[in-house]
Amino acid sequence: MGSVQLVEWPEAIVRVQALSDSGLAAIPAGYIRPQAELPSLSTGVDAADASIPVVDLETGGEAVAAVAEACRAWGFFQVVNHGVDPSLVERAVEVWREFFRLPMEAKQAYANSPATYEGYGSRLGVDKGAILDWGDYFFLQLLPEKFKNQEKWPGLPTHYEQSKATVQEYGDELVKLCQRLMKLLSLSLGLDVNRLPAAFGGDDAGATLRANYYPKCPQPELALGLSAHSDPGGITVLLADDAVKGLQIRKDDRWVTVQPLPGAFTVNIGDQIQILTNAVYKSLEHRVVVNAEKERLSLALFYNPKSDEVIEPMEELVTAERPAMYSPMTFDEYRLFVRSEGPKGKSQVQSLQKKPHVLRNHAFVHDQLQTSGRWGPGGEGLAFAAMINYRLH
Ligand SMILES: O=C(O)CCC(=O)C(=O)O
Repeated sequence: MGSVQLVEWPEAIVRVQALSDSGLAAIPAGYIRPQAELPSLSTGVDAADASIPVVDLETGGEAVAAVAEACRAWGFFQVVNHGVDPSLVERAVEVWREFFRLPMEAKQAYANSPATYEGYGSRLGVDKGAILDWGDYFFLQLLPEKFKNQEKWPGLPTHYEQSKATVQEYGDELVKLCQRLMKLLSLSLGLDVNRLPAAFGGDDAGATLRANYYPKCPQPELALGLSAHSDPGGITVLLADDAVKGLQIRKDDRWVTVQPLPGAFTVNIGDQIQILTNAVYKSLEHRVVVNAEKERLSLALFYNPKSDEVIEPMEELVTAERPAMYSPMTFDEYRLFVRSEGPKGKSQVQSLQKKPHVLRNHAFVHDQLQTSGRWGPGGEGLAFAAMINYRLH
């Protein structure tokens, strides 16, 4: 197997917005979920009932304790008093709304490919024949600077520079919030305040943004806006529309609908924090349901480890009773696997869990590729082959 490169989508891309705007009464077969995945807003427990934790970031030690409790019990919480200017949030949302309102031709100029995912997209994963999500998105790189390419960012025709500047300002503020949350997470684990930021590669940590756009769906009971998944990266800070529900999280095997508090951000921990904390904190599976009457927009900021930083359980959280549960792997390697597969519940992080035969196979693939020198610049071939091996066992 040579180095893996994800270059093309396996099928012609159809924009969900175009399908929705065409006024069709029934959704195409490719979007219909199997019975076991059928969504239902009505059977989801409301967030108010389920009390998704709220953390007030202005409460010092109380916030540390609240984060610890929320991460152990949920892996999800909302933050208030987070310091991000509400008028900036409003402006950022308006830029993305305007982008998705542009004529299709203008949006197509930003069409993405699976090589980096940057730009305007309508599918995640390159599995031919996979069931598709009822949603379009725009994905962009914010950090590290060297990967940022503003040419690939949307510029609105009426205020080109200003719209890009708003996206940048929103990204900067959310990154600052993530840096603050990483320190809080460290303290909540009883570690030095800078322990998790250092494990992420310090100033070289990465950040990306995905603006998710879920058009109206004529048969919302048959489709999902975003398949069940856990986030592959570090932490996610989500701005969800407080007027249109859609996010559901899987708690104790039930789907719970999140009702965002106005002005709050929803924070969740991703697979890299699960690995670093040796599963003291776990990433939670979540998905998005869609709606016949209303479109929905959300902005997800993903804060990730430096791409070539080796991520493995932190030694402070590894004991004789609780040995390291995951093999070391860089975020680049993990991300390539996830980008090939698309959202697949929690199966991806679970596939990293150590089992004696898996480790043997990993070592075997590693040796094979090392001796033949066949892997890509980021070790992609190695990761991909090794991960496929994991999945087969
Ligand atoms: O749209 C949402 O509410 C959730 C989005 C999400 O889970 C994601 O972008 O990974």
